[in-house]
This record gives sequence, structure tokens and C-alpha cells, in this order.
Amino acid sequence: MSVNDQVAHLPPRAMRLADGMVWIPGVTFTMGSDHHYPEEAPARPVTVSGFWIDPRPVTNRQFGQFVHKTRYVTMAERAPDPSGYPGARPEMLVPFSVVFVAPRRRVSLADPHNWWTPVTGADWRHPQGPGSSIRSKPDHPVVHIAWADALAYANWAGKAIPSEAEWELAARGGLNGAEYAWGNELTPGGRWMANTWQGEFPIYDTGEDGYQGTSPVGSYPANGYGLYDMIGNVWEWTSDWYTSHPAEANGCCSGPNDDVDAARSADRRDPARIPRKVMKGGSHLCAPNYCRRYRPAARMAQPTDTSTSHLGIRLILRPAEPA
Ligand SMILES: [Ca+2]
Ligand SMILES: [Cu+2]
Repeated sequence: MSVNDQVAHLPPRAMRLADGMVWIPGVTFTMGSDHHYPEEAPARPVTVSGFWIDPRPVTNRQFGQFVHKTRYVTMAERAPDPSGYPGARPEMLVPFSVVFVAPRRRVSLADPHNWWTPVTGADWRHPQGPGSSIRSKPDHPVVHIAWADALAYANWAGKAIPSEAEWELAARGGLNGAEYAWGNELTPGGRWMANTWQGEFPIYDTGEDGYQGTSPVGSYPANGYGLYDMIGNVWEWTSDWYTSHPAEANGCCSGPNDDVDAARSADRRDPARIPRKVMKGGSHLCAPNYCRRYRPAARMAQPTDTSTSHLGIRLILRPAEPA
């Protein structure tokens, strides 16, 4: 299908649900890319049925309403269950979440521990750890959300977490095969289209795009489907179990092989063998010198038990199956 055909399928403005969800028409599109990281290849046709999607990631204010109503306690606020972590030292089994901390000087880019720090007391209300707050960030995307938290919120909202294919189709905004969610140029006419990192990662972010760290959702232009922040700001959970090569994945995200796929998604070097989901969209930490994942095709593995300061959620709604 050509780009023009796809644009003809853009949803009319009227096709929005009362809460602003946007209709993404079912289509066959080119998923993945052959021009970047190996885990994105091969570019291949994938067919997705139509669905509704939230135009923005879930914000701190929205997540706060959920917590207020349900008294839900996120994974980052609970001590890990020792049975899931054989051999872990007791002092490690305390509530924590993973926070990006910029090192003071140049470090090896080969070891993410040089900038990712487990912080006790870091959670969605305290994104940088104890002493930090979200008081000035009601409209920023919620972060420090583990997979179980994402599911709990989705269930409460009566919505679902998108599959990787649904997410990528939505992110492409009707531009089939484009590099970015807005076309083939990172900064068309010099304009920043998403919240990413400028300058040398991980030492110093110049914030040339207007923001260091997260930004209020909707601060950058929407894509062709009217969706904000699909790229940059925070990564977003998808429901697919991670495989290093998309062609290995089953056609469907759940079913009789779900347990097998979950087990296979774990990192072999991880003694606890925590299963990993695919996250999409890149974040405010994606930088040209380290991680050019501010593109719809980009993907990373995220252990389901781990929450971080640059990962949030966006929900979808699938139409009811015809009886
Ligand atoms: Ca930025
Ligand atoms: Cu990145």
C-alpha cells in the first residue's frame, strides 16, 4: 500500500471516542527496518486489525486517580519476593526502581550500569528518588511502572496494552516505511519533533529540544494519526514477549505457547531468568552517539519486574469481537 493510500485511511476527526481515543484503521503495513539495529530487521508486511488508542501516554495525574481510587501499590514500592530471586542477598530485596543518573565524566558506553542506578525510594511519585516529586509534573508521563503495574492500570481503565505491531502501526502515523513517525528527517526544517537527548550521552544533555528529562505530554507535534509522544519522552510497554529477531516471534502475542515464549524472552545471562517484554518508542535519553531508537521500528527488551525513570504506558481498546 502506498503512502497516499495510507493517508487516505487517516481517521476523520469525528472518529474519536468521548475520552479522546483515536481510531487506527486495520491495514497491512511494513513493520521493522533493515537500515538500523539488527533486532529491527527484517522489514516485513504485518497485518493489524483496527483499534482505538490513547493519543497520549498515561500521565502522573491519571495514574494518581487510579492509585487514589484503588490504593494500588506499585512494584517499585514493594519488596521483591525472595522466591523469584534465588541466591539474591537479603539487602538486595528491598523496594527500588532504576533511575538514570548522569555520570560526571566520560564512561564506557558498553556498560549501562554506568548511568542506571537502582534507587530505594524511587517510584512514580518520586521519579529521581527520595526528595524528588511530581508536584510540578502532573502532565508528564508516569514512570517507574513495571509490567504488573501497567496491567493493573489497564484493567482498571478497561483498556489494554498494545501489541508491538499495534504500537508500531500507530506510531507510523500513516507513513508506510518512513524512518521517523513524521517522515524521513530527524528535524525537518530544524524543528524538534520529539523529546530526545542532544549532546554527548550520558554526560550532558543540552536540552536543545526544550527539555532535559521528561516533558509534559503533547509538547511536540502529533503524528499523522493525531498521536503525541509516540517517539521520545518515555518508552512504552507492549504486550509482546521479546525475541532478538522479530521473525522468531509467533503471529500472536498470547495463546498456548505463551509460557514458552515468556521463558524464551529471558536474557540468558540473567540468573533469575526474568521474562522480557518489548518496549517501543525511545525516550528522552535516546541520543545519536549511543541509541538512535527514536523511530517507530526501534525496540528493546525490558524485564517485566523492572521499572525505570524512562518507561511508561499508553493504552488501546480493541473493538469487541463480532458474536
Ligand atoms: Ca530532550
Ligand atoms: Cu534509547
